[in-house]
Amino acid sequence: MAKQLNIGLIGYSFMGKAHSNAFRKVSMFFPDTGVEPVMKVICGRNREAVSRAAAQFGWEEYATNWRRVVAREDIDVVDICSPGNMHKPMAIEALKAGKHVICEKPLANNLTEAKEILKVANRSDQKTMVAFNYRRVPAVALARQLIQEGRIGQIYHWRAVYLQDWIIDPDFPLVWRLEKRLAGSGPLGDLGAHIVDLALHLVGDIDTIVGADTTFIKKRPRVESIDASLGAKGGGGKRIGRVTVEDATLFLARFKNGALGSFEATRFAAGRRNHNRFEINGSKGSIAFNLEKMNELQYYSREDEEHVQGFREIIVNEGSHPYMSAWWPPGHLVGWEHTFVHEVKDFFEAVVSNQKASPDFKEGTKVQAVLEAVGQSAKSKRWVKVPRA
Ligand code: SOE
Repeated sequence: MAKQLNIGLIGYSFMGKAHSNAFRKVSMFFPDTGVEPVMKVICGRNREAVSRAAAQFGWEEYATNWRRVVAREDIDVVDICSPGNMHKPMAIEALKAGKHVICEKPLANNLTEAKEILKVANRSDQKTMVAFNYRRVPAVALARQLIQEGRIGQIYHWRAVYLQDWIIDPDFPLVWRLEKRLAGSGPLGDLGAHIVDLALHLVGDIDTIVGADTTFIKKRPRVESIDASLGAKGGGGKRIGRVTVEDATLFLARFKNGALGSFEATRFAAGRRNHNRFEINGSKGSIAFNLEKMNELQYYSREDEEHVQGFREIIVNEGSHPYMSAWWPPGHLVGWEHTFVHEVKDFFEAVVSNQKASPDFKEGTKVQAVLEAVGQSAKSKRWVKVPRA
């Protein structure tokens, strides 16, 4: 008999919707996790908007006070999809109330906050997970499998970019993601965090970093007339405010295993809407992934006979590929939202088997330590050792 877990979700916009969809779908496609989620309550500050979201996404109830939700006896899992400045108080209260906690990325707005969260998590028996969903793209999971099978050999290079362009218009308003006190950082924490997590997952720990960042548009119209959400076009008023995060960041890394890495995260790459791409080169071969073609993985093996050597394009859609047996017959593709379903499935399995979920808050803090080093290096213009998480 599947165990019922009552879910309380905080946040109802972009990520709140993506996570809601995952809770709705998970049992239909992965009936054997051992968990039957009950979409108990969704929480947000705006009563009208959250009540609409509750009805649309399929939640039993809505609430406007997150502290009450987190304290509710009948809630087993708290899922945090709020802006970064609220992660720390919400995660800590949820852990103290004995809940399992899923938290959107990055875990916190800086390393100090992440460590404070981790300290409380370390005292809890409950499961934690940071929602780095790109690990759960089947092609990325296959990339990890190929590395673990030894097909890439010793890794020499990691090369990753995460490019978007949604704030390239100088009139785009000063949404929360452009304010340090709310978001912690710009594309470094929003996009860079994803590729740092993938690098740690696929290549290994990072030792030292050197980085540079910049803010191209320093002032923007304040948000006056619309909900400050991603994708908002227009909506800026006459009042002008200061952008307090970077617009673009670049960094190099030396991994502890000797690999050399490069990373780039920007919101100013015209034409690149959500271009998350990496390549790994090793002694035996290479792999390359591009989210815009997320069902494909490029693989090159130096062990192929010379006359057939070349990158092959694996359509990651066979039943033997990670996560794929649960979905459609081979060749019937999956999309971005499926990664969140996989995330929830893996989380439930961790709860039922009493194993650590991954990436847990410890791993989330390690990502945060790398982000911290990038920020320090961009300021000091020097190589910086990644602090201990
Ligand atoms: C906005 O830049 C954003 O939604 C990120 O916050 C997500 O993590 C990423 O998956 C897509 O872009």
